[in-house]
Amino acid sequence: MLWSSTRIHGQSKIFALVLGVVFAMHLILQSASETYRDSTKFPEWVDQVSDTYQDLYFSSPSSQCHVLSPKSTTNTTLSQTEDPKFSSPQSPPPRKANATLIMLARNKEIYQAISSVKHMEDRFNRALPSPYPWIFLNEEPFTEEFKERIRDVVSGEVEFGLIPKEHWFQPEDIDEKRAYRGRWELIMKGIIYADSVSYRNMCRFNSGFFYRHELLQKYKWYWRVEPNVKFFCDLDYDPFLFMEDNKKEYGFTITMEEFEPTIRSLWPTVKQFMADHPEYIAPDNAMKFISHNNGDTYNLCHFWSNFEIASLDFYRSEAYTSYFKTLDETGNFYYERWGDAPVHSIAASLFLNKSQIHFFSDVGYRHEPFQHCPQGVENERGKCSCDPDDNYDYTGASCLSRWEDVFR
Ligand SMILES: Nc1nc2c(ncn2[C@@H]2O[C@H](COP(=O)(O)OP(=O)(O)O)[C@@H](O)[C@H]2O)c(=O)[nH]1
Ligand SMILES: *[C@@H]1O[C@H](CO)[C@@H](O)[C@H](O)[C@H]1NC(C)=O
Ligand SMILES: *[C@@H]1O[C@H](CO)[C@@H](O)[C@H](O)[C@H]1NC(C)=O
Ligand SMILES: *[C@@H]1O[C@H](CO)[C@@H](O)[C@H](O)[C@H]1NC(C)=O
Ligand SMILES: [Mg+2]
Repeated sequence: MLWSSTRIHGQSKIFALVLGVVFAMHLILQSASETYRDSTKFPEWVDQVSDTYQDLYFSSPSSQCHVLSPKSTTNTTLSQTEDPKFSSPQSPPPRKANATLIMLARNKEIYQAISSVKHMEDRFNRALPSPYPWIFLNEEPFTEEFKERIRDVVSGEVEFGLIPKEHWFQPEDIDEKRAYRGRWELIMKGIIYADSVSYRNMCRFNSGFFYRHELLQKYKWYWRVEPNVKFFCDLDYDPFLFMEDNKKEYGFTITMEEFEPTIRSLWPTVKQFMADHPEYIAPDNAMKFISHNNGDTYNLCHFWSNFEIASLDFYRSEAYTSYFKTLDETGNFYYERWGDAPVHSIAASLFLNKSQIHFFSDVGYRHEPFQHCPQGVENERGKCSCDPDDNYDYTGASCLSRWEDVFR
C-alpha cells in the first residue's frame, strides 16, 4: 500500500527497486523489533515517575463529571422540579451535549470501521438515554454495503457525507514537480507515508476542512474516531458535558513526538504567524508543551489526533481559520508532509489557555501501535480490559511528561 501511489519513472526504476528493498527491510524491522524502532526513530528518554506523583496525576477527574445514572441527572433542570405543573412522576430528559461522533474512512476499511464503532457503542454510547449520532465522511461515496453494515451496529442516528473535491485533492497551484521531489526526500529517510499523496490529502483535510463539512455545521462538539481503534474502559460520565462544564476546548489521551522531516518548515511558518498575529496568542497558553525554549524551536510534541474530543468552535474561530490559511498557502501539506496532529496541537497550545486542554487519563484507548491504559483507581473504576503495564505515557517518544511540566 505504501508503494502503490509512487510514480516511478523509467530511468530511476533500478534505483527505486534497491531503495524499495531497503525501505521494506526497514519497515519489517520496524514492526518486528521495538529496539530497532526506538533506536532509529525516537530519542531514548524514558521518564521515571514516582508512584506518588502518578497517584496524584491519575486521581479522579473533577467532581463536575456527569454520571449517567438517572438518579443524578433528575435535578439538572431545577425550575422544572420546583414548578408544580412539571411535577409529574416522569423525570426531565437528561442533559445532552450538542455533539457528534465522527469518522473519516475508506470503503475498504469497512470492518475496521465497524470494529471501532462497536467498541465506542459498547463502552460508552449505547448506554446513554439518547446516544450521540455518528457522521462518516469519505471523498468517495460510501458503498451501500458500508452504510448498511454501519447502520446495523450504531445505536443512534448516522449520516454519511461526501467530501467536496476542493476540500480533499491536491490543489492546482501546487507545483507537482516540487511535491514529487518532496516525497522522494522523505522516502529516502524511510518516513512512513513518505510517498503517499492520499495521506497528504487526508492530513490537509483533517487540518483545515473537516469542521467545514455541511454535516458538522449543526454541532458544537466532536469526538474523532478512526477505523481499527479500541476503547478499553466503560465511561460512566459524558465527556462532552465534562468539556462543556469545565470550559475545555480540546481533549486528548496520547501525546508523542512528530518525525522532524515531515514538518521541517512548520515552526518557522508558525513563528511568522505569531509575529503577525500576537492578538491570537492566549495569555495563559501551553507554549511550554511544544517548545523547550519559549518558542524559539518546536520540540515536535503533539497530541495524537486520531483521538480527539474537541470543540468545533475552536476551529471555526478567527484565530484558527487565519492560522490554517497561512499554513495552507505554503503548500507544505504537499511539499513536506505536515500532519494534522502537529497542526491541531500547535494551535491548541497557542490559541487556548492551558486549562482549556484536557488529558483524558481515564479513557483506555489504542491506535496501533500504542495505547493509553488507565492506571490504578481509574483502571478499576472503568473496568478496563487493557494491561496497565502496556501504557505509552512515559515511554518511547511520549510527551506526557512535557504536558505535566506545563502545570508545574
Ligand atoms: N476517505 C478516506 N479516508 C482516509 C484516506 N486516507 C486515510 N483516511 C482516514 O484518515 C484517518 C487516518 O488515516 P490512517 O491510515 O489511519 O493514518 P494513520 O493513523 O496516521 O496511520 C483514518 O480515519 C482513515 O480511515 C483516504 O484516502 N480516503
Ligand atoms: C433532587 O431534588 C429533591 C428536591 O428538590 C431532593 O430531595 C433530592 O435529594 C434531589 N436528588 C438528587 C439526586 O440530588
Ligand atoms: C449546536 O451547535 C450548532 C453550532 O454552533 C448550532 O448551529 C446549533 O443550533 C446547535 N444546536 C442546538 C440544538 O443547540
Ligand atoms: C485565558 O486566561 C486569561 C487569564 O489568564 C483570560 O483573561 C482569558 O480570557 C482566557 N482566555 C480564554 C479563551 O478563556
Ligand atoms: Mg489511523
